[in-house]
Formats: sequence, structure tokens, C-alpha cells
Amino acid sequence: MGKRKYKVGITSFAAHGGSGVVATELGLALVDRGHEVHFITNALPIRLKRFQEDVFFHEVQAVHYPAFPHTPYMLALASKMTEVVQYHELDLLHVHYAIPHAAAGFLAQKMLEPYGVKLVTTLHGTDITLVGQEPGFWPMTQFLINQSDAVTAVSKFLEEETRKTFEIKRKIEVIHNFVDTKAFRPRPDLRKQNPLAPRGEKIVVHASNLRPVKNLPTVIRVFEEIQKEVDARLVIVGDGPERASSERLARELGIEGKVVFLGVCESMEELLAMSDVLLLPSEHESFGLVALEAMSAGTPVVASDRGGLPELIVDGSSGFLHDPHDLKGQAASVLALLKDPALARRIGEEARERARESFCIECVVDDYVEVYQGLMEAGGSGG
Ligand code: GMT
Repeated sequence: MGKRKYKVGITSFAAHGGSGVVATELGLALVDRGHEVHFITNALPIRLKRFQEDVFFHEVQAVHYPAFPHTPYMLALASKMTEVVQYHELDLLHVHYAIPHAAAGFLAQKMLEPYGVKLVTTLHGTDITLVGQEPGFWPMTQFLINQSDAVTAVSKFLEEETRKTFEIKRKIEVIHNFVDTKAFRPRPDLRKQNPLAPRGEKIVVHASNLRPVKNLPTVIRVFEEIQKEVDARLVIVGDGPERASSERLARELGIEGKVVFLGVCESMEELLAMSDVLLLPSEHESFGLVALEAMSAGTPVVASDRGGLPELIVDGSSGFLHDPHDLKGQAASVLALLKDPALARRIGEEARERARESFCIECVVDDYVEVYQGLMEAGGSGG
């Protein structure tokens, strides 16, 4: 008998961010394996661009009413989940990022008690390390982790952090993030006439949601050191609360002409492949999906040694790791890569190999299917 095919509802943030990317890529990979996927999100997920059979999108319409002090998005999401589970006979709801998604999933499950739909929660990082630790959210985050039928975390670091912070005893499966190694691949063709480097400069790239945890001052200050020795540009991709202060810092240091703020860009495959080094000195990072994408593109990464990044990057072999505040160490590693093409080639090749061997779609997605299978075979009603 062939493997059972599941009908899965996937919820994540639709805007740019690693958890939304992982959720979308997972959904598409599940469909490639014959499952049916329903994205239940506030807007079309960023990487869901093309029509594909067995991929459905259900937009959560927030209800605005003058008496509501805030838009009750969680309730609108729970209602939409309930509707989609009923009409499309879903087997599972797989939510990415604990708050508010697991709360909505739990409520939908309760409303649908006779259907026995299962709830899988994937923890991504700041849902545990920042948001979930807000004193007001702590008890709810703990409750939702305990109530979900299955819980996964994107790194061993995050699993341990979750146990410690929320006093969790239940099983949490570690399933690392993955990358489409065909889309994120080395592009010598783009490097020949690189639009990011019209004068043949070296390109240092940073990509994130520009939040304090991404340590933007260090990105700018490390680059200041680098540009003293190498003709280089710093390309910052993404947008967020740290952008204005980062632009100011670049001006104060007199390097604004060499720093480009691109804002949010969709063509990460190309931007990373056109860059010489990715710099990611996060204060903490549960996984660091963009680092994996750069590795897959054969672009060396210089990153922080915090959180889940060491699970991904082997220091000195598939990238370089440093304390996030070690400016000298980071600048030395970036300079070594920019000045020594043989070193950059070796690190880039090892990084790509590591992405292909341990973090490719085929290496990871079946682990999620096994989680689904375990729940469906166990039977019983969820919640
Ligand atoms: O970095 C963020 O705050 C965004 C967040 C998200 O929701 O996308 O990123 C987290 O999830 C990503 C996907 O699993 C991970 O690659 C990021 O490391 C993680 N961010 C942090 O832990 C800071």
C-alpha cells in the first residue's frame, strides 16, 4: 500500500520573514509529494507566486468594528481555519510561530471536536526567545506548546531554549530548516556582469528584517573596517525599525556612498549569488535561514556563534563564526575571504556541499510527513 496522502492547512505570517518562507516552501514540497495544502494566512505568502494544482489559498479577512479596540485577528484566523477544515476535510493544521497561530489552531480544534483535526506547531525562534517571554504571553505560550498534538523546533538550540524557558517536558522534534538548492545555486553568469558591483567592487551583503536582534551597528562598523582595505560595497536587503539609525550611522562614519539599502527584495536567489560574503552578526538566531540560502548559493557566510547558527555552519570549514560583538574577528574573516579567492572558493564549495547534503528539501521534508503520519496513525481526536 502506498503512503497516505494528507490534507494540510498551513498558517504562517505572509510577509517577509524566515518562518513564512519555510512554511510556504514546506507546503509546496508537500504538494510535490502528493499531499493537498491549504494556506490559511492574512495575505498571499511571499513565495507562493505560481498556480499549482492542490495548492489553495484562503485569505483571513480581519473584522474591523468601532467597538473593538484592536482588530481581533486571532479570532478571524480561528474562524477561517474552522471553515476550511470543515469544507475541505483537512487532516491537520500546521501552524508556524506559536503566537497567535497556535492559539487560533487550538481554538479551531476545540470548535471542531468531532472532526479530530490534528494541530502541529513549529517553533521558529522569536516566538520563544522574545514574544513568548513577554510576561503576559508566557503562560499562553507554555499552554499552547503543551496542548499541540506535535511540536517541532527548527534547531536543537531552540528545542533546548523552549524546554528551559517554558519548563516543557513533552517531546519536541527538531526539524532543521531547508533550502531549495536548485533555486539557490552559484551563478557565475551573474557574477560576470554584476549589477551590484558596476566597478568590480567586492559585495558584502546583509539581509534581515532589520530588528535590534540582527545587530545592525556591528554590520556597519565591520564594513567600515573592511572598506579601508578593499574596494567594497555593503548591500543591505530588507526593512525594519533599525533602518533609519543604520543609515545615520553610515553617514556619521562617512561611508554612506558605499552602503546601499535595497529595502525588501524578492530576488534573494540572485542577490546572494551575486555577493562575495554574507554578514550576519545576530545577537541570537534560532537558525538563520538566510545563512543557509547563502551557503546553498556558494556564498561564504561570516556569522554570529549564537543560537542555532553553529548547527548550520562549521566554523572554518563551511563559514566563519564569531562572537556578535567581536568586530575585529568578523572584519578579519570577511577581509580574508575578500582578499583570498582560493579561500573564498573553498569555503563557498564546502558551504554548498553542506547545504546539499544536510539541508536540502529531500533531506528534511519527509521528517514533517513522518510527524503527520505518527499523529494520524495514533488516531484519537486532537486537542
Ligand atoms: O528573525 C525574525 O525575527 C523573524 C523570524 C521569522 O518569523 O521568520 O525568524 C525566525 O525564524 C526563522 C525561520 O525558522 C529562523 O531562520 C530565524 O533564525 C528566526 N529568527 C530568530 O531566531 C531571531
